Amino acid sequence: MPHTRPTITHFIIDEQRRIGGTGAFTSLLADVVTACKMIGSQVNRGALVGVQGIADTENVQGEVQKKLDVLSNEIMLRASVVGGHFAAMASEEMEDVHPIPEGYPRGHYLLVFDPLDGSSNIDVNISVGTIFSILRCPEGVEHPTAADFLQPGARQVCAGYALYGSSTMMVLTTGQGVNGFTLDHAVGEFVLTHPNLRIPAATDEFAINASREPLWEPPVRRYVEECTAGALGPRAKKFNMRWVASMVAEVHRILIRGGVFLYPTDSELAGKGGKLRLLYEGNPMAMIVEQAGGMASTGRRRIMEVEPQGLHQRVPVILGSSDEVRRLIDYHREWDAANPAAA
Ligand code: P6P
Repeated sequence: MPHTRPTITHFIIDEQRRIGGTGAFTSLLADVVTACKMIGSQVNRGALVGVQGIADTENVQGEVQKKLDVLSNEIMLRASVVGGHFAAMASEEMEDVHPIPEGYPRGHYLLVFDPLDGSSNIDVNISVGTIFSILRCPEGVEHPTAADFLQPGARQVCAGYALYGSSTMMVLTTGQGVNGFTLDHAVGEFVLTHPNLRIPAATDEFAINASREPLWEPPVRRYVEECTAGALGPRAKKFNMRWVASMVAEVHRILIRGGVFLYPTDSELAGKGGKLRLLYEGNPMAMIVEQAGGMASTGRRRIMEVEPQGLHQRVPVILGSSDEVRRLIDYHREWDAANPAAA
């Protein structure tokens, strides 16, 4: 009975009523949802509208920006300014905080986002997504600076992503579990299709960029070797491997059928803190995964407890099915204890 499914807006209104919110949160999320619909439309039309390929700019990470990276960032900024619910925004595509322009009302929330995660996959038509995290603006701060965004992930009030894949979906948590919504193009609305998503504790599927094997720390190498040893190895079961190079797609697969995703630190990344960014990849995905019963760790500590030192700080990420993340944490602890100088 598709017409009985609540739209994402009605779902958020019900959530708002349940937690006794003021309605500002509902309106703020509606702005983010609209931006994701617009980004999805551009992504889905791709080459037809000439938005594939690279822009002639680099982002703060020194990465060549895709035209859709820049366009998606602009869409999110524009959709989030008018509503007057944010005090400032930050994104992977901008070096510093984006203030609310003069003449627009400022709200009590901070939005930090990756407008198009996995954008290296755009031109080859592999799923990409938008990741967002919402924080409270510190009391009394009129003009937030980067320092006001440097809050541990445990303080997020909302986290979510849009996945532009075989269907366009949004997955959302406000701390009351995780729910998935599918865009009904005929209606132009996201409708609830995956209520109360839960990640199975056990899995036989892991995701890691295996080309980095020579760089891995021993606990990661031990874990992967035991998985690939299969039924005759110490795990006594066969494992499968996936690597999409699009974190949103990997996390979504894990939410639907379990699994563990690893982008750990290694001998090349150690100096940078990792590959993935804490504020707009690690933290929002960690909140979603934990709210769905999974775990999200750097290998040595809970991602959502890391105290951010910078807007674009990187972090090692190991997340997904709790049995596997716990095992990886144990392997890191054992190795650190045996090699105190290296840890
Ligand atoms: P690699 C995309 O660029 C991203 O930030 C994540 O979405 C993805 O999991 C990872 O990097 C892919 O990294 O080294 O495989 O290109």
